Amino acid sequence: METGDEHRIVVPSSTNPRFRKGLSISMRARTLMRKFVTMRTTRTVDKNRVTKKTMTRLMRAACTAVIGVVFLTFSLACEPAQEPSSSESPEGAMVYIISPSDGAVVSDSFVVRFGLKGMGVAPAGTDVANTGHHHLLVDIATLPPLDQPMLDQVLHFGLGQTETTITLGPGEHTLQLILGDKFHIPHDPPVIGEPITVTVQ
Ligand SMILES: [Cu+2]
Repeated sequence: METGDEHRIVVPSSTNPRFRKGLSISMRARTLMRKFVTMRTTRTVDKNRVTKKTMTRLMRAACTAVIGVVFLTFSLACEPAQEPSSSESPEGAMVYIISPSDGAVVSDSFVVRFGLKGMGVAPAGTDVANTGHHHLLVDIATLPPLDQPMLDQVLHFGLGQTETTITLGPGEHTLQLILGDKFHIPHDPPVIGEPITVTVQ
């Protein structure tokens, strides 16, 4: 898979318990600060005692505020990343192997050309509707999971390539294309080409 093209969106959630705890601590700190200000303006007796008390309360408020901020920051930083999901594909979109043709006899190293109709080719990570990049399945009978990023069981062409040269051993091989979106996930509905068979001489 291409590196550096994971897109994760961090969304703070008010249902996150750490976030709520941090918020509650911050609210408490605000209340303490308010009490402190009120006390300073109304208390006149025993100046020394008041100063000591106010200092203690101020320290408590400051500590609580710091803890609150730490909790808030931690909860936001640890919020689980939103799982990427499939991009939609338009009706009629199709991917296919232009060459070699089905049943062709080829040399051990040959060029495979990719065709795409109804959509555009874009590098992995490109957030543009109705685009994707090619993935080639070589001798893979079972399609990869269609609701998650394709891994290294397929060949990724994440730069937007539309052809490649592959080298295979003698005998019969199957080739099949599948389009993947910006996250390397097959589209919804998936755009999958018909498999072809070639014989390497
Ligand atoms: Cu890919």
